[in-house]
Order: sequence, then C-alpha cells, then structure tokens
Amino acid sequence: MTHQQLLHKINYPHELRKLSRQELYTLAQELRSFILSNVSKTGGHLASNLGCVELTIALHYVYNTPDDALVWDVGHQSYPHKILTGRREKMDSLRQMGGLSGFPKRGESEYDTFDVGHSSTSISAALGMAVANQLRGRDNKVVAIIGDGSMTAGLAFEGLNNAGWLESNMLVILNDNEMSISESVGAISSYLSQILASRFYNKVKGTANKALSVMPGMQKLAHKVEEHMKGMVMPSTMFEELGFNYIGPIDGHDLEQLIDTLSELKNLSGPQFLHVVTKKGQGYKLAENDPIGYHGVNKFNPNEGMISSGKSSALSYMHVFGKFLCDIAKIDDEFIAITPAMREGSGMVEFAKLYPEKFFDVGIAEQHAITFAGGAATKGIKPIVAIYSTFLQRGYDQLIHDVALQEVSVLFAIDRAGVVGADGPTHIGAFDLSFLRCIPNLIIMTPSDENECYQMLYTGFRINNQSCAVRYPRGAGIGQELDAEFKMIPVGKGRVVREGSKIAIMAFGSMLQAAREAAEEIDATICDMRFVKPLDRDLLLQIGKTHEFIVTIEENVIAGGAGSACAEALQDLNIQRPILHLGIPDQFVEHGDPKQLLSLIGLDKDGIIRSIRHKNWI
Ligand SMILES: Cc1ncc(C[n+]2csc(CCOP(=O)(O)OP(=O)(O)O)c2C)c(N)n1
Repeated sequence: MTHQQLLHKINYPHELRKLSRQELYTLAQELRSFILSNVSKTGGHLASNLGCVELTIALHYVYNTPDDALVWDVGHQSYPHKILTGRREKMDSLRQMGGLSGFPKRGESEYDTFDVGHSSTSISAALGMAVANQLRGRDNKVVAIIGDGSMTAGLAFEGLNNAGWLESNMLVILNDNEMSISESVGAISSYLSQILASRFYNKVKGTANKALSVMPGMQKLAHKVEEHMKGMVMPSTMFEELGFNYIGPIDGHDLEQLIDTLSELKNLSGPQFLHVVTKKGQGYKLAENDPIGYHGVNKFNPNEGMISSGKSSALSYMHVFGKFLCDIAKIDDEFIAITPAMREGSGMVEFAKLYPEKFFDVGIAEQHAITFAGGAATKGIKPIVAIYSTFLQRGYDQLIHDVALQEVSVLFAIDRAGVVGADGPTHIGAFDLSFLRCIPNLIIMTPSDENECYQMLYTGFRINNQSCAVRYPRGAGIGQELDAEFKMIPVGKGRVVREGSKIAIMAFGSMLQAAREAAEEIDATICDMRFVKPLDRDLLLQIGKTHEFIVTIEENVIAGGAGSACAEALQDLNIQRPILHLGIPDQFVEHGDPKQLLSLIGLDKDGIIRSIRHKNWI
C-alpha cells in the first residue's frame, strides 16, 4: 500500500469501524507516521500522541462516537483523535492562529466532549456526563482517558471517590507510560509500578483464556479458579477498593487485546477501570529514548531528530529563574524549591541535579505544592514555589488560606504570565495580577527585563515577613545581561524611564518595551512601575500632578489588574485625570504566535499609539 493510502480514506470513525482488524494495524502505522511528519512541521506535543495511536483507534472502533463520549485528560494526546474525527486535512494548521487547537475544544468538533488543557479533569467531567445521561434516560457510554502523571492530582481522586460511590456507568482508562513530562513521581507512581510488576499473571491469564475458549464448558470453571487465584496471588487494587471493576494491566499497543477488552467493558454497568500500559514516543526511536525531550517539540527534521540550534539568543526568563536558584544555593542553605511537575518548563533541571535534597517535584499537584510550602515556611525554611500563572489558578485557596493568612514567607516564581502563544486560552497567564492583588500579606513584582527579574527574585527571597510573587513572561527577554551580584530592589518603588510631556504611561513588567517604543514616538513620559503591590503612590502622585493624561499598561486582564490598582490609588490621592487602561480584554485569547496575538489585542507599539489617538489625546 502506498504512503498513508488507508488513512486518507478514513475521515470519520464510522469509516474506521468498517475496517478489518488487519487493516486497523495498517491504519495505526500510517497514523503514527502522519503524526510524526505533521508535528515535525507544526511543532506541538509529540511523544504522548505517538503513545496513544492504538488506544485511540480501538476507542473509536469500539465506541459509537460522538454519541458515546471520549473525555481526554489534558488533551495533549488528542492528535490521533483529531485526525480520525474529520480534521486530518487541517492538521497542518495545528496550534497556529486561526488553525486547529492543540487540545480538544467543543467548538471545534462534536467529537471533542470537553475543553481541556489543564490536567486531571477527565474523571470528574466524565462522571458529570454519565450522571446527566442517566438522568435524561440515555444509554450513551462515557470514557475518561487519563495518564499516570495526571493521576497524581487530587482532582482525579476526588472524581474517583465520587464515581465509585455513585456507581454510575463509566469507564476510566489509565494510560500508564510511567512518565509525566519528566518521570512520574510519588507514591501513587510506585504503586502503579508495583501493579505492572505483576503483569506476568495477566499475560498467563490472557493466553489461558484464548486456549480455553475452544473448549466449551471449561471457561466457567477456569473463571472460578482464576477468581480464586486472583484472591490468593494478587491483593485487590486501590481502584477496586474505591468501587471500580479493575481490569489490566494490558498492552496499550496491542490493538487486538484493546479491542477485545473494550468490547467487553462496554457492556458492563457500574464504574469500570482499565489499566493500559503504553510507551511514550512509541514507534519513533528518538522519542522512545528521550520522552522528556520529545514531550513538546518545535519544528524539526524527523530523519535527524531535534538538534539544538546552538544560537546563543537572549536568556529566557525560565533560565533566569534556574540561574537564580543555583546562585542562591551557593550562599544560602535554608530553602527548598518546589515544582508541581514542571521541572523542565520551569528551568529547574540543573538545580535539581546539583541540589537534589532541596528540589521537590510534588507531581501535578498545585494545591498541595502551595500548602506544602506554607507548612515548610512555618518551620523557618524558605520555600520557593515555581509555578506557571495558569496553574496557580488551581492553588488559589491554598495561596490565601495556607500562605497569606498564616503570615508566612513564601516566594512564588510565576512563569508564563501573559500571552503564551500556541497552547492558547487554557494556558494564558492572564489573570494572576487581578487575583493576587486583592490578597493581604503579599508583595507583587513585575520585572521588565531579565536582570530585574533576577534581582526581584533575590529581593523576594530576602523578604522574611511576607510572601512575594514575581511574575514574568514566557520565552526570551530583551537581552539584558544579569548583574554579577545580587542586589535588593527597593520595595514599592517604581522608576521614571523617560521624561515626556503631557501623557504618562505607567508600564508593568513585560509591557515596558512596547510602551517605551510608543513613548518615543509620541513624546510620553514612561514609568517602570515594578511593583503592583505595594504600588508606588508617591510616583503616581508626582505623575498625576505633572501630566494631563495617564495610561496604564500590563500583560494581564484589564479587569481588576495593575491599572485598576493605579486608578484606585489616584482616586484615593484625589488626583482627577483621564486614565486609559491597556491590557488583555475581557475575552479568552486564542492560540497563535505570541507577537501576533499581542498585536491583535493592541499591546504593541502601534496598538498603544492607536488607543491613545482614539482618546484624542494626541
Ligand atoms: C493542572 C496542570 N498542571 C500541569 C500541566 C502541565 N502538563 C501537561 S502534560 C503533563 C504531563 C501529563 O502526564 P500524563 O498524564 O502521564 O501524560 P503523558 O504526557 O505521560 O502522556 C503536565 C505536567 C497541566 N497541563 N495541567
């Protein structure tokens, strides 16, 4: 058969269901090579998608999608699903502006049952669907597919707890590849490995069943013996104790076994749990051998693999954070650094290697990460929590209740603040300034370049009577070199960067550069505000008295953000000036190139000037 000939005939699952089992194997091969070739051109998640090709085919083969619902956890492994559900020809637009999302999206396809991007939501969402189906008298099936990494989150267990109790008809598939982005961590992960270690039993069982099926009458007896043996040989799994019928582990690349098992499970009532073992990167040796490197990729040549460009471009903010950690470890011993499963993305690989006793990957467990930090802080250790803005949303109550209210000192290094690009609305760090600035006992800093970030992290580290948040954007900075030495930044003080005439722009963090370019063109004063809290009221007073118009700009939603803080302060200071707030508008920002997205929402030089002109101030 020529190149992907079969795949090109399958546009929807009902066509897939007509294939013979032999053809399904060919389809799996073609699908895998299509994914590799496509992702090498668009960039995106690779290893997880290669790992669930057979599982996706089997699910669409056995279940009557879209009437039956597949609920993907995180959704970074949904490319095979997208390709088989009417979107193959659009895959070249993946993660690009106006193109397909990198995650399931209900607005994109009726086969996408739940918008996703954050992990560990699938069991709860699927249970909600199962209960709704039941209430409406529908017999449609619901399947949640969750990875072992995502299984480390509390939310997943909240879902299991409720599902086992409600006894609703649903299937949870644990897609176990023993990896999160980095290695899966924690006791649950070791527990799953223990289950895998007893696979011998199941292999024997599979072979025995096949043999017995040709001898009528023997199967029932064998089943009884098997049940007895199971009780003797294997203790029941935690999932059984929680009320699920546990099946597995089975080989997630064995299409035959997957289809047979799913076909049986489909007709069982009550909560079912299928443990499937897969390999991240399956079928592409380079990804199999380096699943961490191939978790998410930029464009590359699949024949050569990923090659580091070797270009020494500007240091990215995550690397500034990584360097800060290693540098602080040389002079201070009384701290720990915590990540909820984002060692690579947070720039902590080197630190973790050099200081393993200080490094804590707590799994995909943002809530726990923050409360854990709060606890450590009560005993005089300084916790540094590295967390993406979007994932900090998960730990909001913990931040208020377990850190701020305790009056302890934790440093939050908040990465990916602002527009993030290809990952889209599930990952945008648009809200942190708004939801942080209303919390007492918290200092909030917004660095405008790499060195400011480095020194603010140091400043936050040294402050001992309060918690501090330093929020910085994704990607490279402006190329500002780091000072050789740490220096404290005066808390609550901004700085005037340029003196202009009647308009003053109060810029926060990453927006300083664009604001600066605009200011040059319209002769505006520009201030690097540095702190959202405490706000530099003296500077605001001085600017308010000497300028006619005030503009605030931030890479955060306008609603309740740093600009609102300025307006509140000016009001309080009895300064009445027209104010223009620039920031992220009251809508979710779609996926695409970050520069283009910023331009689309008016957060570049031209956009700033356009907005000011619109006010008739120039
Ligand atoms: C709440 C949340 N925290 C962190 C992430 C970042 N993240 C994306 S995929 C992933 C690993 C998921 O591991 P697993 O579920 O085992 O899937 P695999 O990548 O191994 O296929 C992580 C940590 C996320 N999407 N959501």
